[in-house]
This record gives sequence, C-alpha cells and structure tokens, in this order.
Amino acid sequence: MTITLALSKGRIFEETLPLLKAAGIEVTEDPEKSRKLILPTNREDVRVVLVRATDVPTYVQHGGADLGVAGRDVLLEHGGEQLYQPLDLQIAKCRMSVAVREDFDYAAAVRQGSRIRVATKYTQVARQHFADKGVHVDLIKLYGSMELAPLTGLADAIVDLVSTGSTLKANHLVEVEQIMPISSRLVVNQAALKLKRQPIRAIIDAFSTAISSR
Ligand code: PRT
Ligand code: MG
Repeated sequence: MTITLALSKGRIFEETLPLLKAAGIEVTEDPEKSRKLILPTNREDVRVVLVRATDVPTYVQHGGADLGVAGRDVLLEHGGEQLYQPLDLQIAKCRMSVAVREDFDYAAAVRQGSRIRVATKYTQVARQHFADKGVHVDLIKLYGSMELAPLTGLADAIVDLVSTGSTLKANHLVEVEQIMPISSRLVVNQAALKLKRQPIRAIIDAFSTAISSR
C-alpha cells in the first residue's frame, strides 16, 4: 500500500520536511534541482507529489493523493469541507489582511459608506469579511500580484497575505485590517483514511508529536 503526499514547492515543502523527518520519512530528491513531479522517499511505501499550492485540496479530495499540506487561505477558497483536517501544522504562517495605498483614507471610506473596489485572489474570504462589517465592496478577482491593483487604479484596496510586510512597504501600501491568521494544515482523503488507516495514523501522530514538542 503506497501512501502519496501532495506538497507544493517552496515554503510548504521546506517547512514540511522536518515534520516528515520526525515521522521517519526523508525525501531523497531536491525539488529545486529535479524536474520530477513525483519524488521518492527513503520509505518504499511513501512518495511525494509536487502540485501547485491551490491544487493540493483537489488532489487530496479526489484521491490523487492520500494526504497533503495546504494553507488555510487555500482551504477556505477551495471549500475543503470534504477533507479531513486533523492538524494545524503551524507552518508557512502569515495573516490575511486588507491593504490600501498610503494616501487612501480607508477609515473615511468605510465611515462614509462608499463602495470600495477590492482586488483579491481570495474572493470568498473577502466577501464574507466585508459582509460581516457591513462594508459595500466590488470584488475584482485576480490570480497574482495583487499589490499592483491599487497602484494602477484598478482597485482601492486589496485582500492579500502578509508575512514580513516588506512587499506592501516596497509598493507604498499599508495594512489597514487583519482578517485572520493563516497557517498550513494537514488534509487527508476520507477513503484513504479508512483503507490505509494504520500508516496514515502513524504519520498524523508523528506530526502531532513533532508540532507539540517545538
Ligand atoms: O507562488 P505560486 O504562485 O507558485 O503559488 P502560491 O503563492 O500559491 O504558493 P506559495 O508557496 O507562495 O504559498 C503557499 C502558502 O504559503 C500560501 O497558501 C500561504 O498559506 C502560505 N504563505 C505564508 C504565504 C506567505 N506566507 C506569503 N508571504 N503565501 C504567500 N505569501 C506572499 C503574499 O501573497 C505576498 O505577495 O508573500 C508576499 C508577502 O510577503 P511579505 O513577507 O513581503 O509580507
Ligand atoms: Mg507565492
């Protein structure tokens, strides 16, 4: 019985490695050097598949992978209801925030009840956030470089992930509201959990122990 784990390259891959190690799993090829999309591990029964961060829930939901690691941001947009989410891995941490140009008076716009044009990749979270606040928004869906939208006049505000804040700063944007903290979660295919219970449980337990001993 092979266990397939879906990861995205970059921070999620890097930050999942120590947890895998704690579970006795070592990826034996470097994704930054290899062109392979399926990476072997030291364990004959475990392999890693590399997918786009936003595709991780899809792979796991439809059984293309048994388990995976995905950001809370990605899971909220995907609607990860059908996925078993046993663990917050406390990795790839950041926050989802509202940001505007330095010269845009967000508080005044909200107070006056103006319609605010908001560009974001996270339309579900943004719609809910502004609805809860009773702020009228026109959402503009983008797939990347949200920071550019207020600078070009495409939007008044953005909803994006912020970690150090240096991307906002470099583009003369300021964070005006924090919507929620973000970290990555372990997601598991429901059927795989039944069929491959023992090896999957072993991975969940090892991850869990590694997280709480950090
Ligand atoms: O980059 P690519 O288009 O391939 O895909 P992706 O952006 O979906 O993947 P990746 O690896 O960049 O992000 C995977 C997950 O990491 C996200 O789903 C988040 O849960 C988490 N994460 C943690 C972040 C950040 N921190 C982060 N800082 N994802 C993105 N960013 C971006 C942010 O969007 C902004 O452009 O980094 C920029 C801000 O960083 P600071 O440090 O300048 O504030
Ligand atoms: Mg990215």
